[in-house]
Amino acid sequence: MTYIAKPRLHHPKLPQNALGFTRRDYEGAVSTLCAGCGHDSISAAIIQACFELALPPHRIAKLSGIGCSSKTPTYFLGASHGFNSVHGRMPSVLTGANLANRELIYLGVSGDGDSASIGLGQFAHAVRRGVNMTYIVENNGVYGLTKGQFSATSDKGSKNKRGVVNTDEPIDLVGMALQLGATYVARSFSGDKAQLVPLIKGAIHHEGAAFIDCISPCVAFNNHLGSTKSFDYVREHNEAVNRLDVIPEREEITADYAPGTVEIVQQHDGSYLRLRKTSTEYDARDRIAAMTYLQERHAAGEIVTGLLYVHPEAADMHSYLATVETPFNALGEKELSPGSEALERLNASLR
Ligand SMILES: Cc1ncc(C[n+]2csc(CCOP(=O)(O)OP(=O)(O)O)c2C)c(N)n1
Ligand code: SF4
Ligand SMILES: [Mg+2]
Repeated sequence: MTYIAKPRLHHPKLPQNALGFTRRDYEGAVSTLCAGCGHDSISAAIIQACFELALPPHRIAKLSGIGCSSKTPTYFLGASHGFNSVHGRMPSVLTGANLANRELIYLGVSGDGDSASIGLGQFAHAVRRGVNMTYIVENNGVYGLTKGQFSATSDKGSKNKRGVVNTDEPIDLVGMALQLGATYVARSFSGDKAQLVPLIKGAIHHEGAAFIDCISPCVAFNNHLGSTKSFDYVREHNEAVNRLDVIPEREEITADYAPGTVEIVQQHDGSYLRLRKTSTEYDARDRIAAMTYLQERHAAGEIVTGLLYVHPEAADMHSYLATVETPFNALGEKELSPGSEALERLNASLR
């Protein structure tokens, strides 16, 4: 069995959103991933974000490739459109779907193997074309589904479960997304739902190529000492440059803490987390400064999280290509097949 359906029963007093839906209406099948897998937390964050935004589930299209991460769309948004494509091919399928129907909300879910290895070219071209999408990479630094080989995002010098050291340079998908012209770029951590949910909401609201690299520890193959994608490592090296509130309409922004503060949090196990909540010097609208900052902090061993770059006046692929507004499935035969004279005119214009 590849999925288990959830019972539809729920508490009658569950909170409802503006559409009258509860959080349960955005769920999918019961997850079959390993207990504790970071990917399940990302699914929960997607469910929460879509619930809070009161999105009609039938207006969302979720697409993925192959991998544990790419299996996750089965576990959320059970009433939405879904397409589980071939390994590394999600971006081109999403691009095609988006060209055919720009009215849906596109959610691409992928893994570090899916997007940084076999699908690197696909990732690059979807981003540089400005496809209007929320593209989430559930980044665990391994091929989880095929039992824990190093992926292209594994840090040089990090160790696998058997103690073997990775000698290859990592691909930083955030750096690539910035360089390729993504207009909304974020990094987060599956263990930080308070940060991740607003980042997803902001990405969904963003009209253009929105990319979120979400570090998502693989508890089966990459959560040991020596890994730089383990829960402990990411918690210890996480530097959140900002926290995001998403305000769909004209609500007031509320902040948890003053900018520039450092908070020390003691966990149940007695350990401490250092949370530098907001860096006042960081300007998320400066693409070049963001690239420099990320490189510097990476060299210092820190993982920078938050909304790293946003272009407030972003445009998307449809505006570049001046495509027709109406989805293809709503066009009539006359528009779809305008006849030989129209073809002749088009050919003549190209001669
Ligand atoms: C064309 C092709 N090549 C190789 C594979 C084998 N394969 C399946 S999943 C996977 C890697 C998945 O890694 P990632 O995208 O990081 O997902 P994770 O399981 O870590 O979430 C590979 C190599 C495949 N399914 N198809
Ligand atoms: S193998 Fe790793 S990535 Fe796959 S479900 Fe298990 S913990 Fe998650
Ligand atoms: Mg992976």
